[in-house]
Amino acid sequence: MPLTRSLSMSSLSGLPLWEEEELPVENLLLFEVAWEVTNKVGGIYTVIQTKAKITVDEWGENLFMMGPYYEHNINTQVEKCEPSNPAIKKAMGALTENGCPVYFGRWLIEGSPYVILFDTKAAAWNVDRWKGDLWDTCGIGLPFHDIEANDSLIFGSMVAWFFKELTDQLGDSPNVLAHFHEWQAGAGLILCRSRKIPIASIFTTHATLLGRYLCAGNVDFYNNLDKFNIDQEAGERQIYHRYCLERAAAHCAHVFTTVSQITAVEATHMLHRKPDVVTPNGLNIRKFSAMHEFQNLHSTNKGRIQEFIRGHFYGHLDFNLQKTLFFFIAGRYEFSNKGADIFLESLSRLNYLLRVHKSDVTVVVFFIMPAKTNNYNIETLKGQAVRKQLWDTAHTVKEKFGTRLYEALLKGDLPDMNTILDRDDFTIMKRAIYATQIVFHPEFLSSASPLLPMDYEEFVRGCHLGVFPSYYEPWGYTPGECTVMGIPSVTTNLSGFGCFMEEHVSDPTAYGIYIVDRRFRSAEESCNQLTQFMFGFCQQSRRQRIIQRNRTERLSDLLDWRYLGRFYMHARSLALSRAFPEKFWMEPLAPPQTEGFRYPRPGSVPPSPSASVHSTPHHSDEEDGDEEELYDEDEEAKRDRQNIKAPFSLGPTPE
Ligand code: U2F
Ligand code: UDP
Ligand code: G6P
Repeated sequence: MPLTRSLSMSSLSGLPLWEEEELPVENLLLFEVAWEVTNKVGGIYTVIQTKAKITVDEWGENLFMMGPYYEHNINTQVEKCEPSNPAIKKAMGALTENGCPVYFGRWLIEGSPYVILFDTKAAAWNVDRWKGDLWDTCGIGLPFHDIEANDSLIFGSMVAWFFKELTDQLGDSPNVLAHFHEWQAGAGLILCRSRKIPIASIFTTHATLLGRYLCAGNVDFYNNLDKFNIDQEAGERQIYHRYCLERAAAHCAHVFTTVSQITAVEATHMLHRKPDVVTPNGLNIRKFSAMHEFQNLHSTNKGRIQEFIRGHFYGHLDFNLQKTLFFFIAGRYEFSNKGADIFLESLSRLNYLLRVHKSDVTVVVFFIMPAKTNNYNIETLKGQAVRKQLWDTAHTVKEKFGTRLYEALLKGDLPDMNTILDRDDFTIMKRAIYATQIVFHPEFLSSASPLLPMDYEEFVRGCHLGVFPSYYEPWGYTPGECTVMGIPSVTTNLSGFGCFMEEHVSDPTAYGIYIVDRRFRSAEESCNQLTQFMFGFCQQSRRQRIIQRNRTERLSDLLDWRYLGRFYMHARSLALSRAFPEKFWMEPLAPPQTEGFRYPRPGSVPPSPSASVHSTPHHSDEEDGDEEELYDEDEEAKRDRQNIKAPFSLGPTPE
């Protein structure tokens, strides 16, 4: 059955699409294998969970997700049921009867995909045997103290065993296609391939282990990609066995993919295989029926954050909440990888700029990062940002104090300590303490939190700007999530998301996507650029912010799985054509091209990108006339949607 792909100019809200000949899904079973299926650790959970809906739409009852069994996750996220497919039921039974329990159910997320969950704890009694098997198969030995690696081996051994049982029953109809994510699922893939189990396989890496470690170690990573002795680096960091699992999985797979172009280059060097397809991360976009609903949500959620701020600064709230902007950073607590270091430095510079320009704007910054909750962390974080500024202020006041003391002494008096500092001095000192307020929330947000009882989504909606100046970020969901909620954000040209936006949007700044150059500039220059972005943002009027949010939200379609899911489809067709060429072959094998497609600059923005932020109509009265402005923006949106059909290339057209 030939799989051909005809490229077409049909479009999704003006975005380029190509028509992939539909796979005969009724003769196929698709398995998506990841440690984060029903189990939230980081961004991979977001990938799997948000993509579920479009995958179920395509595959229906023939899609199964595989992950680890955790009782708590099952109780809160999964509805247990019996598999209706007899082959699946039998394969699960074979494991369970041998003391390795497997559970089945529907994951209660949009699309309700089937999940097969492997109880790695209960099966742990087998670990020594499975370690021996892995060693005999490919010479990778796992140390006993690496619990995560041991768990991934137990998981992988169970998955491979399951596929053996399944394919023994099925023969070659239906064919099995298995998509493994990240090194934690790698063992399953390596074992399947070494045992010649007849499946088509895909391996997606969402980061490379070495990339993450090397970047966290303050290495000039991107300029030295080809120079690292990768075996040695892995060994020195005591991750040699994990790196071997990752590298072996990448090489074993029929199709190897990663989440961005920049990580594709990284993987080529760190894993020595060039990814076949780049599969960017999308989101499941829910469109509101009311056009400006997301603006209203911003407003109501901002109100809740303001309430929190009133409580947090109770007793010393000396700034106007109407003139207060909320910035935040969120993600894993990887201080330099996530760019928290340059963010703090830039905040202190922003603070200085706001003061010298006598700005009446106050910026409150939230750090939403799960971290070990001890005061040392909080104090360090706070301290770094304000210390320098407090030091400067103390010096200024000390000078004044010294002069007045001297003047009093000259007159032969002792100074009156109650009046030696005047009101202005106290104001300077207060502002120094409060101008840039930092709130460190050392946990992910939850509506059950006593401190800030909001879900992450509600919190993001209530903020003004997300700041994610990452140094190492294969994709980076947080700025994408801001975008689809219509909240502007800062990203970098070292993040997959930032590069993707740079490629597909003319003048991203006008759309509220600020891309810091961390690739071709020094840390000092990047800091200055980030400071300027934030300062420029602070200078916008309310109306300009509203218009900018509208533009930001307009980019949602570009991040919708309905568009980006097609790269996954392509990877699946390619894997089938490689694993079972006599049954599935496709032409052309080149991945679908979307190069050349760009969102045009918004209609009301003049040609120079630097002018774009301030180009929106400015009104002196900030509080009035929002609605009128929103309508102007709708007109702009309509025009831009028409312009979007600007010429783009879809790559070679097959005959
Ligand atoms: C990438 O993010 P990941 O979701 O892969 O990042 P993590 O889940 O944090 O995984 C990295 C490793 O760190 C471990 C985790 C993995 O081994 O088990 N870990 C941990 O030990 N403790 C923690 O609290 C959290 C993680 C990538 F970086 C993003 O840019 C992408 O957006 C994302 C999705 O593609 O994948
Ligand atoms: N996130 C969350 N709660 C929070 C903060 C963040 O659920 O309080 C989520 C966020 O929505 C995103 C993920 O954590 O989906 C972080 O993903 P990202 O790709 O930015 O980074 P990763 O951690 O995968 O490197
Ligand atoms: C939304 C609401 C407006 C409100 C505005 C505040 O757009 O629909 O009514 O004035 O948010 O914007 P700001 O950027 O000042 O939080």
